[in-house]
Amino acid sequence: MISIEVKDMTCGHCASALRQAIAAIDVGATVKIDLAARLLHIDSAVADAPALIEAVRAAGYDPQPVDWGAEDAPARSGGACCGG
Ligand SMILES: [Cu+2]
Repeated sequence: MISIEVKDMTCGHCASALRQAIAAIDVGATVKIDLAARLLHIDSAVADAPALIEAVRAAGYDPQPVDWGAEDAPARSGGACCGG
């Protein structure tokens, strides 16, 4: 299970866009989305964490790895579908 924080995932459209982005690299992945916490939880037998992060980024969002010890990740205002 890989968890990714996506701060600019703000609505159901963002969630479905990210779901599709993950499916594009692993159609068999299990994706759980916690919109309130802005978290993606992904189980994939094919894609590793960097590939998933890259897929989220390619979809136009700003992913932050969770539980990777990245405590001082840079804060950014994103340009996602809802403008933040
Ligand atoms: Cu949205």
